Parts: sequence; C-alpha cells; structure tokens
Amino acid sequence: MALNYSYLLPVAGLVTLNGCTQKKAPERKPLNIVYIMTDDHSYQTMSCYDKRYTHTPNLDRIAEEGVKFTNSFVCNSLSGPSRAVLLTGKHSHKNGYTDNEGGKIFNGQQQTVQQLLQEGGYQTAMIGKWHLGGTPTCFDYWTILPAQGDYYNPDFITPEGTVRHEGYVTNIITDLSIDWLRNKRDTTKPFCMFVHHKAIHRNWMGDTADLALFEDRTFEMPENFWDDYKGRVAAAKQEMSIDKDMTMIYDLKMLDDQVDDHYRSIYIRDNGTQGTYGRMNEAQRTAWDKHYKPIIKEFKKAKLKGKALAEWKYQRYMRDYLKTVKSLDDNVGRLLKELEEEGLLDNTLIVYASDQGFYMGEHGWFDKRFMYEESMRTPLIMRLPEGFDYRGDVPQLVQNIDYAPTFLELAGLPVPEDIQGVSLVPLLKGEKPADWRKSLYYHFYEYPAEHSVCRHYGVRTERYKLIHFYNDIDEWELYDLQEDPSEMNNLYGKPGTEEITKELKAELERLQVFYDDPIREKN
Ligand code: SGN
Ligand code: CA
Repeated sequence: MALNYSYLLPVAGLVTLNGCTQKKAPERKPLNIVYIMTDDHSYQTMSCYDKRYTHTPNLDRIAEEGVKFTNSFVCNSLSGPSRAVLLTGKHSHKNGYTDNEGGKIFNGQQQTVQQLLQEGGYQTAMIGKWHLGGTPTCFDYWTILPAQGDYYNPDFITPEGTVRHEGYVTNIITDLSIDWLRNKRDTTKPFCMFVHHKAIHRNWMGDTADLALFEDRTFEMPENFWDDYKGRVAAAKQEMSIDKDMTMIYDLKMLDDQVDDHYRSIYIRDNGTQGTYGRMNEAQRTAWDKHYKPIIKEFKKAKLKGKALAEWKYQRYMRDYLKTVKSLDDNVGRLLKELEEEGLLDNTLIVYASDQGFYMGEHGWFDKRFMYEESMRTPLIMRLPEGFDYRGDVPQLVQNIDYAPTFLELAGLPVPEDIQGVSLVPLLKGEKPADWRKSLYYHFYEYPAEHSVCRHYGVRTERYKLIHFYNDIDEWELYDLQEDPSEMNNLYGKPGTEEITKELKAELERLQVFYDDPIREKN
C-alpha cells in the first residue's frame, strides 16, 4: 500500500526551471502516533477539563500544545467494548465485542487499525491493558496485562510467556513503553504505539510514593449525590452506589478481620500472598500498612453509620482515586520527556483518552456503563505535531469510532469504506465542516451483570438525549441537557415534549439503520 503524505508536505519550490534541485524543502518524516489510554479516568479529574479536584500538569500540557475535545463520547461505556471500537472504528454490534463477560475473545482476524497501519509500513506496539481476551494480532511488539491486571508486581503476557515485573503498574507500563521507543523499535519506520494503563481502574490503589497525598482534602460532594432516581427506573436498579455497593476492604482498604466475602478475596487471599494487596512485597506492604493502619484504627473508633458513613466513603474514594491519577500524570510527563529527548515530539501525534468516563459521586455513583453524561463522555486531548497550528477547544460531537480513521488519515493511508467513524484530521486543523454529524448513537449490552445496569441504546444530539432501556424492562428517558445537565428530570411522556420526542425517535431509527444495528429489527 502506498503512503500518501501529500496533505502534510510543504509546497516550497523543490526544483528550478533547469531541472536542478536548488532549494529542497525539508523532507517531512511520516508522522508517528502515540496513543495513551487510561482505564476509567474521569474528565472531572483532569485539570484541563475541570479544576475542582486536582491538578494534572502533564496532561494539561498535551491539551495546551494541541487540542481538547469538549464533546467527546464513547459508544458503549465499558472497557473491552471500548478497546474493540478503538481498534476497528466500528460500533460494538459490528466488531462483535459487545461486553466484557467472561471467556469472550475479540476476533483479531477482522480488519483492524493496527493491521492497516502495519501493511502501510508502520511499526505497531501494544503495551499494557488489553482486556479483549486472547492475544493481540498485527502488533510487532506486545506485552499485555492478563485481564484487568494488578497494580502491584503485575504479570505481563508476552509472545515468549508470562513475566512478572516488580513495582507499580503505571511506572512499569511507562518503563516498557520507553524501552520500546529507545531500544526495540525499528527506527527506519514510522510507528504507532498504544500505551494502555491499568490506572485508574477499581480498586484505585495508589503508588506507595503517593499515599500521603490528598489526605488533608475534604471534597465537596456533587449536588446530586443523594439522588432518589425518581422517574428513572433503570437508574434506581443499579448496583454502583458509593453508599450501598462500595466495599469496606477491597474498595476502601479497611482491612481487618470482618468478612467482606467475594470482594475481600480480591484484595487478599491464599494466606496473604495473592489479591491486589496480597501481591505486595515486604517493602510495599510496610509502606501501605504504615499509611492505612492509622486510618483503619480511626475509622473503627468513629463507628460511623448512615449518611456519615456514606460521606466518609466518598472522601476515601476521592482521595484514593486522585492518588492513582497523580502517578498517571507523572508518568505521562515521563513519556513526554522521553519523546522530546528522542527528538520525536515534532513528528508525533500524542493522544490521551480514557476507555470511558466515570462517576465521581454524581448520582451517588462510582463506575460507568450508563448513557448519562459522566460515563458516555470520555476525555480526549491531542498534542499536535508540526504542520498543525490550530490550538484550543474542539466542540464538535466526536466518538471513539473516530480514532481509527484519524490514525489512518494521519498516516497517509486510505480509510476503508466499512469503517463507521470519521477522521478527526479536519478538526485538528481547526476546520468547521458544515456537514459534521449532529447526533451520536450509543448501545450498552452488559446485563445481567455486575453493577446491574440494564441494556439500553439511545441518541444524543447537541441539546437532547433519548434513551430506551430494554430487555427485562421497557423504559424511555428524555433529557434536555441545556436545562438539566445532570439528567435528573426525565421528560419522557411529559406534555409539551411530543414534538421533540418524535424527532429524536426518528433520528434514533435513522442511526440504527445507518450503523446497521440489528436491534432495530427487534423493536
Ligand atoms: C471489574 C470491576 C467492576 C467494573 C468492571 C468493568 N469489579 O469487574 O467494578 O465495572 O471490572 O470495568 S472488580 O471487583 O473486579 O474490581 S472495565 O473498565 O474493565 O470495563
Ligand atoms: Ca474502563
């Protein structure tokens, strides 16, 4: 396949009239792509999006030296599905990976962005969380965490077998990425490197170096923390409440003799040698205990109940989550520095995204899955290479189906017809295409399952959102995001909404036909 970089090449005169090369324009090297993705990182905890909770200077630098998408969304808010969308540029029903449920393996024989890039002369690398079952295809280099992986002393699956690395996972994934850049890649080829962090996934375990952080902070709780889910049947059915579902040992690290059943055993089991805490070596465990033991002691003494206990849980959740974010931001800084030192910054697109958004106590929740704003949205910032001068916000509606075609266009490769996303390259140049999409399609499948979020699909326009929860319920929800950005007031069926409901249903149907989702035949 021929590479076509013509849209990037400077037009300065190459040849004089007599045919001799006089002043050759500097030859632009093909662009590299570094795609950094975290797991469950909320835009609320990135200071370029939201300054209330923490400061993320390295992530902010990516946005400052490029663009920040202010209306960036996923099409199925869950890890495996999101990763399959990234690799295929297609909605879940097309790439076949609709949910995370056990034993599922992504079909790596289908067309993928890494395959197209590889065929187009790119080196491809996948480092970190894979979460698609099986092993990666069409990567020149890969080293992946098994399933969700571990924060401490994680195992990595490689083509040569499984290896255990001593240390904290975010540092290790960054070390492996730097090692590949410095020592392992073929420097004669352009590259696309996927750096997929485990952080900030549940159970939010910070690096021992960061444990003391945020302990003196008391965070303001979201206004709708005590949401009663009135008029929202599916929201009431969920099991992702900080108050009711967040566990004392596994999530909140209050390890003592009390039983926490299934979740306790994820934290510690097999005589203390396994589980997220059990895996720690002596030095790590000493540092961990030194930090958490006094908190456990104080907590036991306080004997909190009811609202006071829920509020305490919220503060602990925020503190642990933000410690984990701190290490992530530091490590993004390390990778940026490496790219700079290797002289790669000018010809590399650096993308930072999460596999989906996350609740920081809004509606009383942690986790994601719902088509509501906090989890349908996902952070997306890009540091732009030379030749892209636009800086600032990009307000157009974009979705994770768009990443694959963006990488392909950037690499000068054709975008196959069956890819459902649209290249974001025009937006990176600050263009405002008149025919840009006016609505987004969403479909969540994983039910019945952990957290008990019903199956649903829907449409989101710039102002409205229409959701249909189906399977064992049949419930519609309608929101006016301008009047009700927190989605507390379900307008479906209310007088005066007939016209907008009709329009949105027609748009939903159009999208189901356009994206060819077989669910439309069951409606
Ligand atoms: C695990 C977590 C869930 C989480 C899913 C999916 N439970 O099962 O809380 O929703 O992952 O997350 S845990 O007890 O194992 O931590 S995803 O980001 O990978 O889709
Ligand atoms: Ca995730």
